[in-house]
Amino acid sequence: MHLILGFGATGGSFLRYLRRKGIPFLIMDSRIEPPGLLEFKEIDKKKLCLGRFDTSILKKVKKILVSPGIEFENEVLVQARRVGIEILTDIEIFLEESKSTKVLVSGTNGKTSVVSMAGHVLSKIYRDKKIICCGNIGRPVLDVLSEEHSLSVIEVSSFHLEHSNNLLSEVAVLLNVDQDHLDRHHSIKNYRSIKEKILYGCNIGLKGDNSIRPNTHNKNKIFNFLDLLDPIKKEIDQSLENKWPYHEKLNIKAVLSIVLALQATKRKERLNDLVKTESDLIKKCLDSLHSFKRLEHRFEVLGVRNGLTYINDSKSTNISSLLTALNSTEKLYGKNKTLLICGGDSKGQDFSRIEPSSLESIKKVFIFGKDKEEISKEMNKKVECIISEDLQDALNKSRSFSSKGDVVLLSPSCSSTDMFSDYKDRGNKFRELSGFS
Ligand code: UMA
Repeated sequence: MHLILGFGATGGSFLRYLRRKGIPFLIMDSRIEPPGLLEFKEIDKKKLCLGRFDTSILKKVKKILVSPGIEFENEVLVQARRVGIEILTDIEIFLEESKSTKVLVSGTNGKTSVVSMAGHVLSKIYRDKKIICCGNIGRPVLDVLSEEHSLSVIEVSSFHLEHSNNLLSEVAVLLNVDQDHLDRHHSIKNYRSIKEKILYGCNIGLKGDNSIRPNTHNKNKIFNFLDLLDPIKKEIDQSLENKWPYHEKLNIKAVLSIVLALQATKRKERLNDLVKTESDLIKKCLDSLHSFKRLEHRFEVLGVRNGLTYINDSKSTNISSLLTALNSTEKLYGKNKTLLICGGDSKGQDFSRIEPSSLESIKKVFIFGKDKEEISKEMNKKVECIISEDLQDALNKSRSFSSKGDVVLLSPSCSSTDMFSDYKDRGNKFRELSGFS
């Protein structure tokens, strides 16, 4: 008997997978009405263990299929490890069973953008291939397993990686690692080593930052993609002009390196050598970006109203994504122009580590949400902060301190769930309240 642990989107995909294979199953979720169940109203009640985690069920279980939202120290998993029951993630099963070429992408920030951009670019340059984007981006990987496609670009989160051990891929990308999800992973050291697991079983690894030093035997197959593209940096920057925010240019470089790495694997050539000989391919990729529609809620410039530019960066749920957004506003609009709206659930992040030099674009900060007092206590030492009741209040206050040419930036650096259903809900409210809906 297989146990499906967690019954949200991934749990539902586990069930469809087991049914296709005719494997008997049990389902466990701490929620009484887990969201995955809505679709499977016909399930025999005897197969369900809801509202609690119950280790006694393990007597009947051969394998556990674990959802990413389940904590690593969950009592059922702890007991399963003790008695030697195999624990698998959907990502591991997909990598093992899918015949497609696999590209894994992770990182604290930018992973969804890179996956969707890579999907767009690859489908433009390989028109005859079916390319699929899946994983944390939204579609659970097992739901695309039975579809015929030749290339899978898979977004993998630290939650997936924490539970996974067997991660074989053609190309794996780790964009960056910075503080996030410390409420679950406890320390940055632990979080970093979880993220670095993505590079263990790859044929070619790409990293966006030299602090990424995985302790693995295939180190000589791991490249810093910025160094890799250095010989053609000028051509790339010229082609991108000033149309893209700074961090999106880094994402584009990650995508170009993915394309080159796939080419190197196919041709069995050295990746470094290819960079100089593939200028036509690079040009095609850069051209294909003209038709790429940037994702919502990620440094999304909504427009200008009464002389103020409004930017929705609601997807910023950690400090490093906030700093990335501030870097972009400084480059695009200059110093002392940004009215920053931030706050929410800080997930245990340490705001004291923000350097004053990273805050030079800011005129004032308006902080709302669950951890507003703590965030303000730290930020106020470096920049003027004003506590706000909610998003509407923060927006009203920001306007009252604004002058023509300023920028109102929502980049919360926190999770949204204390006041909104998710970051999209928060971003949509911001759009509506600033008059752009
Ligand atoms: N939960 C319980 N009890 C349970 C099981 C889950 O309370 O028994 C809670 C979890 O703590 C979590 C929530 O339910 O807060 C959802 O957990 P889940 O494992 O059921 O999640 P799924 O619905 O399967 O969605 C997951 C990803 N969500 C998480 O990892 C929390 C989705 O990423 C992903 O799109 C989907 O699988 C398909 O792969 C979302 C996400 O927020 C976008 N990811 C985090 C992030 O990007 O920061 C990691």
